[in-house]
Order: sequence, then C-alpha cells, then structure tokens
Amino acid sequence: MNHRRALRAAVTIAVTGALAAGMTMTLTSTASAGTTLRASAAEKGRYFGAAVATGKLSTSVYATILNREFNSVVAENEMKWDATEPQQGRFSYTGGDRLVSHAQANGMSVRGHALLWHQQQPGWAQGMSGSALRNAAINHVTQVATHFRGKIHSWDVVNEAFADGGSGGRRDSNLQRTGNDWIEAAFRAARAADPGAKLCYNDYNTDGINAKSTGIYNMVRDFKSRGVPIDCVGFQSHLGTSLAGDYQANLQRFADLGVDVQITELDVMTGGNQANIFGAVTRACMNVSRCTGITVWGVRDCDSWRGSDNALLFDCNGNKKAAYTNVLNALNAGPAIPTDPPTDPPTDPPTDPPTTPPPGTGGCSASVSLNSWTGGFVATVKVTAGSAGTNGWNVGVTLASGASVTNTWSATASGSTGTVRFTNVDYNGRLGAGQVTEFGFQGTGSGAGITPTCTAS
Ligand code: G2I
Repeated sequence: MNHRRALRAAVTIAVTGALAAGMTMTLTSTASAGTTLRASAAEKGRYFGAAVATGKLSTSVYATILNREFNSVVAENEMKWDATEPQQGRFSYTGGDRLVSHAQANGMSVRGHALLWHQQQPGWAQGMSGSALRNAAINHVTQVATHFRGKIHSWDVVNEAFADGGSGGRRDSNLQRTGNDWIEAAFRAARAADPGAKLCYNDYNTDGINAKSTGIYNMVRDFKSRGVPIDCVGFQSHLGTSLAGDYQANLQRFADLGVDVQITELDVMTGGNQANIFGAVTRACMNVSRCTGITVWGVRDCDSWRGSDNALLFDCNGNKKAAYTNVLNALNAGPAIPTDPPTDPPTDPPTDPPTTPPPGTGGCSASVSLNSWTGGFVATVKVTAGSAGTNGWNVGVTLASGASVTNTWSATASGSTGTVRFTNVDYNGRLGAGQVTEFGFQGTGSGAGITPTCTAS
C-alpha cells in the first residue's frame, strides 16, 4: 500500500469510528500531492478555474496551460449581454458556444458570466428604462440560460448590483430603477430556464465583513427566507497588497446561510505579498466546506485586465510563479469537502407567493408580460398553480391576425398562428399549490391582446 492509500485507509477507519460514535464527521486534513491545480482541487471535491478569452484558445502556450491546470472556465467577455444579444431579440452565441465545446472536450465545467450587469449592456438596452427594460432583461436571462441549459455549472445571474462605500445598499443603474425586485425576478427566470445550474450573485469589494458584503448578506438571507432561488455567492477577489483578516470568516457567514461560496475572479497586485495572498485566499476557501471552487481572472500576467499589475499565477512566458506554488500547496494541504453530512435539502419554492390573477381552487392561472417592438414581440408567461398544485399544464393564447410564434422556451408549442397551445416541458409541469413557473415565446407581428388561459392536469 502506498503512502496515499495508507492515509486514505486511516481516514476511513477514523471516519467509521466517528460515525459509530454518532459524531458529525468533518475531515480535518487529507494531505495529497497533486501536481496540477485541477488535479489537486478535484481531489478535494472542488474546481480550479480560469477566465478565458476565446480568441486565445489558438495560442498554444495559453491553451497548454489552460488544459493542463484548470478544470473550470468562465468567459471573460463572451457571455455578457452586449456579446449575446447585440440587437434586441437577436442572439449570438458563437464565443460562448466555442468555450463550452472547449470545456467539454477537456473535462472542464463552465461558469456562466454574467446574465445581468449594469456594465457591458448592448447600446439598445442602455437606452431603455421601466417595464420595457425589465421585460427585455428577463427575456435576456430566459433566452441565454435556456440556450446554455445543462451546460453551466454555476451562473452569475446578477453581477455587481451593490454600491461601494458605506451605504450597504444597491448601486444605482437602469436595472435598479426598474424596481428593487429586479434581482429576484432574474433569479426566478434563470431557475425556470435552467433548473440544473447553480445560481449565484457575484460582486467585488466583498473581501471581508464590510458594509457592502453585509448588504449582500442581508439580501441572500432574505432570499433564502422567502424561497427566492439562490444557490451561491461569488466573491470576485480582485485584491491589492493585503488581505482582509476576516476574509475566511466572511465566506463562512455566507455559507452558514445555506449557499455555496466561490472565489470567482481572483487576481492579486504584484509585490512582496502576492504569493502569500494567493496562498491565504486558497487556504480560506479550503477551510470553508461550502467553498466549492476558485477561479482566477486570466491565465498569464499578460492576459490580465490589470495590465502591469502582473496579477496572475503564470508569467507571460507561461512559467509558474511563486504564487502558483503557494496555491498548489494550499490545495494539497487543505481538507476535502465533507461528503457527510449531506448538503442541505433544496429550500426553493413552493414558497413563491402566488401572483395575479389569484389561483382558484385547483386548476392554474396564467398572466403575460409583453415586450413589443415594431414587427415583433416577446411574451413572458407566468403560470401559477391553484390550490391543488399541478402535474402538468397547458396554456392557450389567441394571436392577432398576421402574428406568428417563431421561438418558444420552457414549453412546447403546438401551432404557430391563430390559437396556439403551450404545454409544460418535463421539468416545470409539477407545481405545488400556488407555485409559479415561467415560459416564453417570441413572435413576429403584433402581440397585442394576448390573453392566456391555463388548464391544469
Ligand atoms: O473589470 C474586471 C472584471 C470585474 N468583474 C466583472 C468582470 O466581467 C470584469 O471583467 C472585465 C474583463 O476582464 C475585461 O476584458 O470586464 C471588462 C468590461 O467591463 C472587460 O473589458 C472589456 C473592454 O471594456 C472592452 O472595451 C473590450 O471590447 O473587454 C472587451 C473585450 O476585450
């Protein structure tokens, strides 16, 4: 038996003893000797990722490091709103699809970044406000999350919505001005579109217990208490020359709310402390059992948005830096994510409050929100189960003359003109009493006068 197997056997015996004694098991240490970031993270049940500019995948030094060291990727820009919906209702997934293919071919998971953000909005959205913007934003979430359904480990559903400074409140933006509930509306739409993806809120300057991180903490606590679907919080961790002493404690307080935490955009200013800070961040994640992965924001120093900061783990020639060694050692020295006790059961809806019109006894009801432009429209339909819940549902709409359905998500359409019927897909037919789900469709012509009627089965 080699050293590692002997160690595992010893751990197994200790664990069996602990369980027999009725104790909660937490592995305190499982030293290992992985030789790449991805292998060492995977041994501990975690991922180690990098932000990727897909244009660089054809650069061999870059691709060699990426494929050898990382088992998770995130698009540095290609899945943002301006890239994926450059014109309203016209979606472009070339860069994102390319990254997903690369990930699938190389055994990597994918973080999705970012469905809604006040920056990098396409010009058409920057100029919108009110319900037109709200509908466009929710439609964007639905369409993009539907396109990538089943391929994304975790989505940054909303990015950087909190203000810097001491207020602990929301950042002003066109999205925020559509109403304070825009964030939960986005999370609900993302869940309906891709029920298998973990849904994260992501932000920066949240590297310790401060006014901004506490504002986010209060939002997450509120979401959990009301059944708004949120699974994880991303801590970007664009760091300077020191690390907050309560960095780990801050991760832990979020984990204690019942969400996973992830380090999502790690980079550190160069200087004497760089390697130490990279090591300390990695140790903090390893010490929090719900810290499921770390992503660095680029591969080599010269790939970084921080330019001359030399903020990453590899130099421009692809050599490993001291920071790399510290990260690898911290991964190898850290505990694995405990496999027992099992993770929290899902706490998502049925706690969503029913919306208008109120459901009667049994049955279901449906309401539509329309986003129209000259020559076309997107309809987002909310289905609310009545007091008996549903095993399935069917929603009928009658379109105006000349209008036709061109695209449907989260439902199956029969027909495209006149009276069109939409049936649930396999994952959204069963609803508890009062529970809400959404589907949508896009059409040409006028969406005026659409009044959905719902039948439950
Ligand atoms: O700013 C650093 C990161 C902060 N958190 C959210 C991340 O999404 C953000 O990433 C950066 C990218 O690293 C940059 O590459 O986001 C920037 C945009 O806010 C990205 O910069 C943009 C430039 O602004 C564009 O002019 C350029 O066309 O990169 C684009 C593609 O190169």
